[in-house]
Amino acid sequence: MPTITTQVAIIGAGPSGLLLGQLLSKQGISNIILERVTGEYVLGRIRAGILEQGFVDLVHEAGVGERMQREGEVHDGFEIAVYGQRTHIDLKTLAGGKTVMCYGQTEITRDLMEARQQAGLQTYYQSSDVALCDVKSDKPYVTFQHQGESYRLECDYIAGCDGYHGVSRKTIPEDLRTEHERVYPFGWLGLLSDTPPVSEELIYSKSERGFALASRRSATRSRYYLQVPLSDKAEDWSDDAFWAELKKRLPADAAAKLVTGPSIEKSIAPLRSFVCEPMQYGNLFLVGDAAHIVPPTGAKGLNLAASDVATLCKILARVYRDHDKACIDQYSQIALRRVWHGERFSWWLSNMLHDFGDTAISDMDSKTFERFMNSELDYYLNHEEGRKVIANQYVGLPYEDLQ
Ligand code: RFL
Ligand code: PHB
Repeated sequence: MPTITTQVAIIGAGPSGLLLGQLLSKQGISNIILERVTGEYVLGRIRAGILEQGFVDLVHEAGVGERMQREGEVHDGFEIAVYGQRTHIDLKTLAGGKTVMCYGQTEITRDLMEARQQAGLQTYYQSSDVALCDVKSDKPYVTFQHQGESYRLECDYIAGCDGYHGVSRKTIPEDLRTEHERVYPFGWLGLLSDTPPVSEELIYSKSERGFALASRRSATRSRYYLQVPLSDKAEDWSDDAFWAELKKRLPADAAAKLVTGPSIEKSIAPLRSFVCEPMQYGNLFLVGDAAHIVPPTGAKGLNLAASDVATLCKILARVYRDHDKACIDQYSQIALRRVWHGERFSWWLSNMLHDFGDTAISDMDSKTFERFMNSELDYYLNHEEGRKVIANQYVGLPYEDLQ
């Protein structure tokens, strides 16, 4: 069996794994990525669109920010519409000058993949049977199959960047991890189209027919979402049906500007809040969706992945530079504090903006829950301190330093 050696084995070539790999390499820390599918397949997943400043800064630090800087859109604000009434959340004013960047996950992933290839860093795409071994010991290793051959990858540390369905989290013995989960009784049907977006800023819209989001990728490419029952299938939604429903859920003046056209992509994502604690076990670190999932309502998923990456990079830099191995114990606590803030914000915004139908929430019926949520929205949207709370969390809480 061929044996390969590196300092950090990274499982998964999603944005977490690729960003981590790039940042580690900048610090002279060697790494190899194992990815289950092809690069094209990874790029085919249409996901996040909104990046916090912390994420943007990391991409620049990794030396991969040039196209993002040129093609990404800086958004100073966004809107929340409730039953047709629009409220502008002026991020720049409310969050001390901070803004967000609108640039697709597909694009950032492509930029990171290209930079990795140019730097000659190794990625084994289409790796199967990935197994993490001896992660509690000083000599962890990973075994995998690639193009019909079995490999052994020896390393100092393993970064589990393999998403919610990956193998890394399951490597932590069940009795040593706690998983917190809430599954929402609906999903988001997303549609991508080469049509001019309905608005320059995002509109999160609560309507009597359920939630809708108007997002974008550029002046000529739109991304829209509709809350749908979990029983719906994307293929049962024609483009015409999607546009008709979206029109009914957006505020009337925005709907009047809606330009429709053929979809490029349509898919349904279930909504889930999930956290695995701890995020470290021996020399294994969980990063991004491998450890936590948020409903997309607050645009936090990828951004939480980035703060995990930032924390892990600081730790590994200190391990290799200062030979301070003890600092790895700080990872879980630092990462989880920020993760829980993002989880709470995404859960709260999701509760306020979606229609829960007949699903009872905790100990009350859905109609009572809705009254509470509408009152909460009324308070937060109509008071500056409320809008400030939303704005500060939307742009992202600061990253925490190591002790
Ligand atoms: P990923 O992207 O899931 O990548 C994990 C990679 O690991 C590979 N893998 C394996 N590789 C080797 N061996 C195995 N056994 C493996 N098992 C899996 C997979 O093939 C994959 O390539 O996780 P990562 O890198 O942590 O990135 C997380 C983000 O993708 C995710 O948090 C965001 O997309 C969430 N999200 C959003 N986040 C934001 O910050 N802002 C947004 O605006 C936003 N919008 C969204 C979103 C997610 C959405 N969906 C579909 C869930 C909108 C949507 C609709
Ligand atoms: C997106 O553009 O895909 C997007 C934007 C904001 C969200 C979720 C998704 O909250």
